[in-house]
Amino acid sequence: MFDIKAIKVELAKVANLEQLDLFFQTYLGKSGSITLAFKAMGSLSPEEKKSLGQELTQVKTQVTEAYESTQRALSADQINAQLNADIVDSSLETADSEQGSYSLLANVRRDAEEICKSLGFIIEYGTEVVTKFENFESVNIPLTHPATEMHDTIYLQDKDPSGENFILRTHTSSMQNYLIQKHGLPLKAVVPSRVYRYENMDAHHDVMFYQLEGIVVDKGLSVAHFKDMMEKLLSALLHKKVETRMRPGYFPFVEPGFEIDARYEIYDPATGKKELSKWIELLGAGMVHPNVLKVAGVDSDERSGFAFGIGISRLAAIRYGIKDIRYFTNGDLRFAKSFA
Ligand code: FA5
Repeated sequence: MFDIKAIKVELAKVANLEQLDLFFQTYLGKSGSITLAFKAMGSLSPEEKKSLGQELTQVKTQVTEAYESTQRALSADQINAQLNADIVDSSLETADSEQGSYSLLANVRRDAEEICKSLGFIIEYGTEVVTKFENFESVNIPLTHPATEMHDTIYLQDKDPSGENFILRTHTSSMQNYLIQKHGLPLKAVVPSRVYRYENMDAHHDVMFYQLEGIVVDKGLSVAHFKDMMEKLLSALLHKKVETRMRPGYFPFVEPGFEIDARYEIYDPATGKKELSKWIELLGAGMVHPNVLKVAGVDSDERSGFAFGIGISRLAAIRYGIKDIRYFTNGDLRFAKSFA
């Protein structure tokens, strides 16, 4: 019937996995001769079935075992051949490659994150693509409000479920509601992230820039808490003792709103004297507007909070004495290397 010896001789001649597959198809596959022999037993008498069935089972077991052991050996051979071909010659000289470093802006942002963490803030980044609702309406800016034009918005083609085009967030304040809803109260969080505005670039304005948004919501927070915290935070961020002053400022998502200016001691090498710098406008801020708390489901009679938004490039420019913020992102290696 089946000559096991001859089958094994045939198997011994198999030299690779492709030939082994052919062997499998010939004997053990769906239309293989051993499989077909089993199928052909249907027409036999019960006695014949029993004796032939036992014989065939023995044949199948032996052929399968021989096939499997050949398969193991050939697979190992193939893996070893691949490993030998892949050998890396570690004695070869490598091409010269320069060590990279973080950009100045990334360093200032990472430093700001560490400082905020040490002051107990949660860090969140959020998404750069947001709905118009998140960017404007959730922070008390109706879509018809001129403030939507204050931020020259970059629109995307894709639409959100309400049929409005998605946009690139124009400020990190778009995260205020998300943060309250995600983390609950009391909340103390910062968002050190990228924002986009379609505006003319100059020494103080870029199209993509980083803001550091902060929001604190709890019971009984007042402007006095806010001013104290801002002075501590700004001194830490600028690595010098900072004095602040608050002027009225308008942002629809805060009431009252403030522009915060800072000044600090500088050393004048010409006179050898220390003197106070001019007041520098650093950030927008204010007490979180009751409407913003309402959208987040917070009772504004029970809770209050403050929020602020600082331009990180402005921080970096002050810290390192850089006159034009476009240096941070224009890829000029001479600039990058001088701070590496
Ligand atoms: C805002 O974006 C408010 N969301 C800030 C805020 C947060 C107010 C929370 C109240 C409460 P403003 O548009 O002024 O405000 O931007 C804040 C800071 O981002 C500015 O002070 C400036 O440092 C920086 N900034 C604004 N536009 C640019 C730009 N085009 N390039 C670089 N930095 C910019």
